[in-house]
Amino acid sequence: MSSVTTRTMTAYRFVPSKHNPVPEIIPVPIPTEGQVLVRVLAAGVCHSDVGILIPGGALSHFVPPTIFTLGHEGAGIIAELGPSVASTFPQLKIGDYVAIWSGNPCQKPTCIACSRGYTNLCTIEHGIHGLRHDGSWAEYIALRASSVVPVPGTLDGIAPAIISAATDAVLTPYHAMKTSCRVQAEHTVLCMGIGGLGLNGVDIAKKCLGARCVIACDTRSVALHDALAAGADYAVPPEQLLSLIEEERLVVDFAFDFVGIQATFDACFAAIRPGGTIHVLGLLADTLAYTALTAMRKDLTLKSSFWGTRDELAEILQAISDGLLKPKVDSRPMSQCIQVLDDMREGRLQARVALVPDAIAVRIASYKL
Ligand code: FEH
Ligand code: ZN
Repeated sequence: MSSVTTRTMTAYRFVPSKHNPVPEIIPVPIPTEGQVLVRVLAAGVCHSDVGILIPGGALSHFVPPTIFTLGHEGAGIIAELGPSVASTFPQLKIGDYVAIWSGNPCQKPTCIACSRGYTNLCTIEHGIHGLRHDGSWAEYIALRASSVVPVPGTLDGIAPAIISAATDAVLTPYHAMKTSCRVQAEHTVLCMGIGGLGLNGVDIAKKCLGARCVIACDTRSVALHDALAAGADYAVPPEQLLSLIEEERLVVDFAFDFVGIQATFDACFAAIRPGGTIHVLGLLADTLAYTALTAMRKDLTLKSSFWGTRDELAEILQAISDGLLKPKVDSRPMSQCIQVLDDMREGRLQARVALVPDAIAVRIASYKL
Protein backbone atom coordinates (compact mmCIF):
# COMPACT_ATOMS: atom_id res chain seq x y z
CA MET A 1 0.00 0.00 0.00
CA SER A 2 1.40 3.40 -0.94
CA SER A 3 0.64 6.57 0.92
CA VAL A 4 0.65 9.94 -0.82
CA THR A 5 1.12 13.07 1.26
CA THR A 6 -0.47 16.17 -0.15
CA ARG A 7 1.85 19.18 0.06
CA THR A 8 0.13 22.20 1.55
CA MET A 9 0.74 25.94 1.56
CA THR A 10 -0.68 29.10 3.10
CA ALA A 11 -2.83 31.12 0.71
CA TYR A 12 -4.52 34.49 1.34
CA ARG A 13 -7.98 34.19 -0.13
CA PHE A 14 -10.91 36.26 -1.25
CA VAL A 15 -14.04 35.14 0.59
CA PRO A 16 -17.32 36.80 -0.50
CA SER A 17 -18.58 39.45 1.98
CA LYS A 18 -15.24 39.54 3.88
CA HIS A 19 -13.36 42.87 4.03
CA ASN A 20 -9.93 41.26 4.24
CA PRO A 21 -8.10 38.24 2.82
CA VAL A 22 -8.58 35.04 4.80
CA PRO A 23 -5.46 32.89 5.34
CA GLU A 24 -6.09 29.25 4.57
CA ILE A 25 -3.95 26.12 4.35
CA ILE A 26 -4.69 24.56 0.97
CA PRO A 27 -2.99 21.92 -1.21
CA VAL A 28 -0.13 23.06 -3.43
CA PRO A 29 -1.77 23.02 -6.89
CA ILE A 30 -0.81 20.31 -9.37
CA PRO A 31 -0.19 21.81 -12.83
CA THR A 32 -2.67 20.44 -15.37
CA GLU A 33 -2.28 20.10 -19.16
CA GLY A 34 -0.38 23.12 -20.52
CA GLN A 35 0.26 24.64 -17.09
CA VAL A 36 3.38 25.33 -15.04
CA LEU A 37 3.69 25.49 -11.27
CA VAL A 38 5.51 28.64 -10.14
CA ARG A 39 7.04 29.08 -6.70
CA VAL A 40 6.07 32.64 -5.81
CA LEU A 41 8.92 34.95 -4.76
CA ALA A 42 6.98 38.22 -4.84
CA ALA A 43 3.32 39.14 -5.36
CA GLY A 44 2.11 42.69 -5.71
CA VAL A 45 -0.66 44.53 -3.89
CA CYS A 46 -2.84 46.72 -6.13
CA HIS A 47 -5.52 49.32 -5.38
CA SER A 48 -8.03 47.07 -7.09
CA ASP A 49 -7.37 44.48 -4.34
CA VAL A 50 -8.73 47.06 -1.91
CA GLY A 51 -11.63 47.69 -4.30
CA ILE A 52 -12.76 44.10 -4.70
CA LEU A 53 -12.65 43.67 -0.90
CA ILE A 54 -15.37 46.29 -0.39
CA PRO A 55 -18.52 44.16 -0.25
CA GLY A 56 -21.09 45.71 -2.60
CA GLY A 57 -18.55 48.24 -3.93
CA ALA A 58 -18.19 48.96 -7.67
CA LEU A 59 -15.21 46.60 -8.07
CA SER A 60 -16.85 43.80 -6.09
CA HIS A 61 -19.01 43.15 -9.17
CA PHE A 62 -15.85 42.44 -11.13
CA VAL A 63 -15.13 39.25 -9.17
CA PRO A 64 -17.26 36.12 -8.83
CA PRO A 65 -19.02 35.28 -5.55
CA THR A 66 -16.59 32.41 -4.90
CA ILE A 67 -13.48 31.74 -2.84
CA PHE A 68 -10.16 32.18 -4.65
CA THR A 69 -6.57 33.12 -3.79
CA LEU A 70 -5.88 36.84 -4.26
CA GLY A 71 -2.92 38.39 -6.13
CA HIS A 72 -2.84 39.35 -9.83
CA GLU A 73 0.82 40.47 -9.91
CA GLY A 74 3.76 38.18 -9.33
CA ALA A 75 7.20 36.78 -10.00
CA GLY A 76 8.80 33.45 -9.19
CA ILE A 77 10.62 30.34 -10.25
CA ILE A 78 9.18 27.50 -12.33
CA ALA A 79 8.89 24.56 -9.93
CA GLU A 80 7.12 21.98 -12.15
CA LEU A 81 6.02 21.56 -15.74
CA GLY A 82 2.55 20.15 -16.34
CA PRO A 83 1.78 17.48 -18.97
CA SER A 84 2.88 18.39 -22.54
CA VAL A 85 4.62 21.64 -21.52
CA ALA A 86 8.12 20.23 -22.12
CA SER A 87 7.21 19.64 -25.78
CA THR A 88 4.95 22.64 -26.42
CA PHE A 89 7.14 25.17 -24.58
CA PRO A 90 10.66 23.67 -24.91
CA GLN A 91 12.18 27.02 -23.90
CA LEU A 92 10.68 26.74 -20.38
CA LYS A 93 12.65 24.80 -17.78
CA ILE A 94 12.32 24.05 -14.09
CA GLY A 95 14.26 26.75 -12.22
CA ASP A 96 13.55 29.51 -14.76
CA TYR A 97 12.95 32.97 -13.30
CA VAL A 98 9.62 34.23 -14.65
CA ALA A 99 7.13 37.06 -14.44
CA ILE A 100 3.54 36.01 -13.86
CA TRP A 101 1.15 37.57 -16.37
CA SER A 102 -2.11 36.68 -14.68
CA GLY A 103 -4.21 36.61 -17.84
CA ASN A 104 -5.96 33.51 -19.00
CA PRO A 105 -7.23 34.46 -22.47
CA CYS A 106 -9.11 31.94 -24.60
CA GLN A 107 -7.05 32.90 -27.72
CA LYS A 108 -9.77 31.52 -29.99
CA PRO A 109 -9.97 33.02 -33.49
CA THR A 110 -13.67 33.55 -32.86
CA CYS A 111 -13.00 35.64 -29.73
CA ILE A 112 -13.89 39.27 -30.37
CA ALA A 113 -11.10 40.42 -28.00
CA CYS A 114 -8.28 37.90 -28.60
CA SER A 115 -8.63 37.95 -32.40
CA ARG A 116 -8.01 41.72 -32.30
CA GLY A 117 -4.99 41.49 -29.99
CA TYR A 118 -6.89 42.45 -26.84
CA THR A 119 -5.86 39.40 -24.81
CA ASN A 120 -5.91 41.73 -21.80
CA LEU A 121 -9.68 42.10 -22.25
CA CYS A 122 -10.64 38.50 -22.94
CA THR A 123 -9.44 37.81 -19.43
CA ILE A 124 -12.25 39.94 -18.04
CA GLU A 125 -14.71 37.27 -19.14
CA HIS A 126 -12.35 34.35 -19.00
CA GLY A 127 -10.93 35.03 -15.54
CA ILE A 128 -7.71 36.58 -14.33
CA HIS A 129 -5.62 34.85 -11.67
CA GLY A 130 -6.16 36.70 -8.42
CA LEU A 131 -9.46 38.18 -9.61
CA ARG A 132 -11.30 34.93 -10.40
CA HIS A 133 -8.85 32.03 -10.54
CA ASP A 134 -6.33 31.34 -7.76
CA GLY A 135 -3.66 34.03 -7.77
CA SER A 136 -0.19 34.63 -6.37
CA TRP A 137 -0.79 35.53 -2.68
CA ALA A 138 0.42 32.03 -1.84
CA GLU A 139 3.59 29.99 -1.97
CA TYR A 140 2.74 28.50 -5.36
CA ILE A 141 0.50 29.28 -8.33
CA ALA A 142 -0.40 27.03 -11.29
CA LEU A 143 -1.09 28.88 -14.52
CA ARG A 144 -0.86 28.48 -18.30
CA ALA A 145 2.70 28.10 -19.56
CA SER A 146 1.78 30.70 -22.20
CA SER A 147 1.20 33.24 -19.40
CA VAL A 148 4.66 33.24 -17.83
CA VAL A 149 7.35 35.51 -19.25
CA PRO A 150 11.01 34.59 -18.75
CA VAL A 151 12.94 37.38 -17.01
CA PRO A 152 15.96 38.59 -19.02
CA GLY A 153 18.16 38.65 -15.92
CA THR A 154 18.97 36.90 -12.69
CA LEU A 155 17.40 36.93 -9.23
CA ASP A 156 20.44 38.82 -7.96
CA GLY A 157 20.31 41.33 -10.82
CA ILE A 158 16.58 42.17 -10.83
CA ALA A 159 14.71 41.60 -7.56
CA PRO A 160 11.43 39.63 -7.80
CA ALA A 161 9.60 42.58 -6.20
CA ILE A 162 10.56 44.70 -9.24
CA ILE A 163 9.35 42.02 -11.66
CA SER A 164 6.12 41.69 -9.71
CA ALA A 165 5.50 45.45 -10.03
CA ALA A 166 6.20 45.21 -13.76
CA THR A 167 3.27 42.82 -14.26
CA ASP A 168 0.65 45.48 -13.49
CA ALA A 169 1.90 48.77 -12.04
CA VAL A 170 4.18 49.21 -15.07
CA LEU A 171 2.14 47.21 -17.59
CA THR A 172 -1.05 49.26 -17.11
CA PRO A 173 0.50 52.69 -17.89
CA TYR A 174 2.68 51.13 -20.62
CA HIS A 175 -0.35 49.74 -22.46
CA ALA A 176 -2.22 53.03 -22.02
CA MET A 177 0.63 55.26 -23.21
CA LYS A 178 2.29 53.15 -25.89
CA THR A 179 -0.45 51.00 -27.36
CA SER A 180 -3.65 52.86 -26.63
CA CYS A 181 -2.50 56.50 -27.02
CA ARG A 182 0.65 56.00 -29.12
CA VAL A 183 2.61 58.64 -27.19
CA GLN A 184 5.66 59.70 -29.19
CA ALA A 185 8.68 61.99 -29.01
CA GLU A 186 6.83 65.12 -30.15
CA HIS A 187 4.22 64.85 -27.37
CA THR A 188 3.74 66.63 -24.07
CA VAL A 189 2.24 64.35 -21.44
CA LEU A 190 0.53 65.21 -18.15
CA CYS A 191 0.65 62.51 -15.44
CA MET A 192 -2.05 63.36 -12.91
CA GLY A 193 -1.35 61.50 -9.65
CA ILE A 194 2.10 60.12 -8.90
CA GLY A 195 1.30 56.94 -6.99
CA GLY A 196 2.25 53.36 -7.94
CA LEU A 197 1.06 53.69 -11.57
CA GLY A 198 1.67 57.40 -12.14
CA LEU A 199 5.35 57.28 -11.19
CA ASN A 200 5.88 54.45 -13.66
CA GLY A 201 3.90 56.50 -16.17
CA VAL A 202 6.47 59.31 -15.89
CA ASP A 203 9.29 56.79 -16.38
CA ILE A 204 7.61 55.17 -19.40
CA ALA A 205 6.70 58.45 -21.13
CA LYS A 206 10.19 59.83 -20.69
CA LYS A 207 12.52 56.82 -20.99
CA CYS A 208 10.64 54.34 -23.20
CA LEU A 209 8.63 56.65 -25.44
CA GLY A 210 10.93 59.68 -25.36
CA ALA A 211 8.11 62.19 -24.80
CA ARG A 212 9.39 65.74 -25.27
CA CYS A 213 7.89 67.01 -22.03
CA VAL A 214 6.36 65.25 -19.01
CA ILE A 215 4.45 67.21 -16.38
CA ALA A 216 3.76 65.48 -13.07
CA CYS A 217 0.99 66.69 -10.78
CA ASP A 218 0.27 65.54 -7.23
CA THR A 219 -0.74 67.05 -3.89
CA ARG A 220 2.16 65.35 -2.03
CA SER A 221 5.62 66.92 -2.18
CA VAL A 222 7.35 63.53 -1.78
CA ALA A 223 5.53 62.32 -4.91
CA LEU A 224 6.63 65.42 -6.83
CA HIS A 225 10.20 64.77 -5.72
CA ASP A 226 9.94 61.14 -6.96
CA ALA A 227 8.54 62.34 -10.30
CA LEU A 228 11.46 64.73 -10.85
CA ALA A 229 13.89 61.94 -9.95
CA ALA A 230 12.15 59.71 -12.53
CA GLY A 231 12.75 62.34 -15.22
CA ALA A 232 9.66 64.57 -15.17
CA ASP A 233 10.38 67.99 -16.71
CA TYR A 234 7.99 69.70 -14.30
CA ALA A 235 6.33 68.57 -11.07
CA VAL A 236 3.69 70.79 -9.49
CA PRO A 237 0.76 70.61 -7.06
CA PRO A 238 -2.70 70.94 -8.68
CA GLU A 239 -3.15 74.62 -7.75
CA GLN A 240 -0.03 75.51 -9.76
CA LEU A 241 -0.77 73.41 -12.84
CA LEU A 242 -2.57 75.96 -15.01
CA SER A 243 -0.18 78.80 -14.24
CA LEU A 244 2.76 76.49 -15.10
CA ILE A 245 1.14 75.63 -18.43
CA GLU A 246 0.52 79.28 -19.18
CA GLU A 247 3.90 80.61 -18.07
CA GLU A 248 5.92 77.91 -19.81
CA ARG A 249 3.60 77.90 -22.86
CA LEU A 250 3.11 74.14 -22.57
CA VAL A 251 0.69 72.33 -24.87
CA VAL A 252 -0.63 69.15 -23.23
CA ASP A 253 -1.36 66.51 -25.89
CA PHE A 254 -2.23 63.69 -23.47
CA ALA A 255 -3.44 63.82 -19.88
CA PHE A 256 -3.35 60.54 -17.98
CA ASP A 257 -5.56 60.55 -14.89
CA PHE A 258 -4.01 57.95 -12.57
CA VAL A 259 -6.33 58.94 -9.72
CA GLY A 260 -9.81 58.97 -11.21
CA ILE A 261 -11.66 61.33 -8.88
CA GLN A 262 -13.76 64.27 -10.07
CA ALA A 263 -11.11 66.84 -9.05
CA THR A 264 -8.30 65.15 -11.04
CA PHE A 265 -10.57 64.51 -14.03
CA ASP A 266 -11.64 68.19 -14.02
CA ALA A 267 -7.99 69.27 -13.74
CA CYS A 268 -7.18 67.18 -16.83
CA PHE A 269 -10.06 68.87 -18.70
CA ALA A 270 -8.67 72.28 -17.77
CA ALA A 271 -5.09 71.41 -18.75
CA ILE A 272 -5.57 69.55 -22.04
CA ARG A 273 -5.06 71.31 -25.39
CA PRO A 274 -7.79 71.57 -28.01
CA GLY A 275 -7.92 68.22 -29.84
CA GLY A 276 -6.05 66.45 -27.02
CA THR A 277 -6.76 63.17 -25.27
CA ILE A 278 -7.68 62.46 -21.65
CA HIS A 279 -7.02 58.88 -20.67
CA VAL A 280 -8.46 57.66 -17.35
CA LEU A 281 -6.67 54.85 -15.50
CA GLY A 282 -7.54 55.64 -11.88
CA LEU A 283 -10.53 54.01 -10.27
CA LEU A 284 -10.88 55.90 -7.01
CA ALA A 285 -14.35 57.26 -7.83
CA ASP A 286 -16.98 54.89 -9.16
CA THR A 287 -18.24 57.48 -11.65
CA LEU A 288 -16.86 60.62 -13.26
CA ALA A 289 -19.00 63.40 -14.79
CA TYR A 290 -18.24 65.83 -17.58
CA THR A 291 -20.14 68.52 -19.40
CA ALA A 292 -20.60 67.46 -23.01
CA LEU A 293 -20.24 71.02 -24.28
CA THR A 294 -16.88 71.44 -22.52
CA ALA A 295 -15.58 68.30 -24.21
CA MET A 296 -17.00 69.41 -27.57
CA ARG A 297 -15.53 72.89 -27.29
CA LYS A 298 -12.08 71.34 -26.97
CA ASP A 299 -12.73 68.60 -29.55
CA LEU A 300 -11.49 66.14 -26.90
CA THR A 301 -10.94 62.40 -27.05
CA LEU A 302 -11.80 60.58 -23.81
CA LYS A 303 -10.20 57.18 -23.47
CA SER A 304 -9.53 54.39 -21.02
CA SER A 305 -7.84 51.01 -21.06
CA PHE A 306 -7.44 47.97 -18.89
CA TRP A 307 -4.10 46.45 -17.84
CA GLY A 308 -1.92 45.11 -20.73
CA THR A 309 -0.85 42.09 -22.76
CA ARG A 310 1.77 39.41 -22.22
CA ASP A 311 3.81 40.70 -25.19
CA GLU A 312 3.87 44.19 -23.73
CA LEU A 313 5.07 42.70 -20.43
CA ALA A 314 7.96 41.04 -22.29
CA GLU A 315 8.94 44.48 -23.72
CA ILE A 316 8.79 46.00 -20.22
CA LEU A 317 11.01 43.29 -18.72
CA GLN A 318 13.59 44.02 -21.43
CA ALA A 319 13.37 47.77 -20.64
CA ILE A 320 13.94 47.00 -16.94
CA SER A 321 16.84 44.71 -17.78
CA ASP A 322 18.33 47.45 -20.00
CA GLY A 323 18.11 49.88 -17.07
CA LEU A 324 15.52 52.12 -18.81
CA LEU A 325 12.74 51.56 -16.27
CA LYS A 326 13.24 51.42 -12.52
CA PRO A 327 9.96 50.65 -10.73
CA LYS A 328 9.91 51.79 -7.10
CA VAL A 329 8.72 48.96 -4.86
CA ASP A 330 8.90 47.92 -1.21
CA SER A 331 8.76 44.32 0.07
CA ARG A 332 6.74 43.03 3.04
CA PRO A 333 6.17 39.48 4.36
CA MET A 334 3.03 37.96 2.85
CA SER A 335 1.55 37.32 6.30
CA GLN A 336 1.31 41.13 6.65
CA CYS A 337 -1.05 41.47 3.67
CA ILE A 338 -3.89 42.82 5.79
CA GLN A 339 -1.65 45.52 7.32
CA VAL A 340 -0.44 46.42 3.82
CA LEU A 341 -4.05 46.74 2.62
CA ASP A 342 -4.79 48.94 5.66
CA ASP A 343 -1.75 51.09 4.85
CA MET A 344 -3.02 51.42 1.29
CA ARG A 345 -6.55 52.29 2.48
CA GLU A 346 -5.13 54.98 4.77
CA GLY A 347 -2.73 56.38 2.13
CA ARG A 348 0.35 55.44 4.19
CA LEU A 349 2.30 53.68 1.41
CA GLN A 350 5.22 55.47 -0.25
CA ALA A 351 5.61 52.91 -3.06
CA ARG A 352 4.09 49.84 -4.61
CA VAL A 353 4.36 46.86 -2.26
CA ALA A 354 5.28 43.30 -3.14
CA LEU A 355 4.42 40.53 -0.67
CA VAL A 356 7.10 37.92 -0.15
CA PRO A 357 6.05 34.46 1.12
CA ASP A 358 7.27 34.30 4.72
CA ALA A 359 9.55 31.31 4.18
CA ILE A 360 11.31 33.29 1.44
CA ALA A 361 11.22 36.58 3.35
CA VAL A 362 13.53 35.21 6.03
CA ARG A 363 16.07 34.44 3.31
CA ILE A 364 15.37 37.58 1.27
CA ALA A 365 18.97 38.77 1.30
CA SER A 366 20.09 35.99 -1.04
CA TYR A 367 16.78 34.63 -2.43
CA LYS A 368 18.33 31.15 -2.30
CA LEU A 369 15.68 28.43 -2.70
C1 FEH B 1 -8.49 44.98 -11.63
C2 FEH B 1 -9.85 44.81 -11.50
C3 FEH B 1 -10.71 45.77 -11.97
C4 FEH B 1 -10.20 46.91 -12.56
C5 FEH B 1 -8.83 47.08 -12.68
C6 FEH B 1 -8.00 46.10 -12.22
C7 FEH B 1 -6.54 46.30 -12.38
O1 FEH B 1 -5.89 46.43 -11.16
C8 FEH B 1 -5.90 45.22 -13.18
O2 FEH B 1 -4.57 45.30 -13.03
ZN1 ZN C 1 -4.06 45.68 -10.59
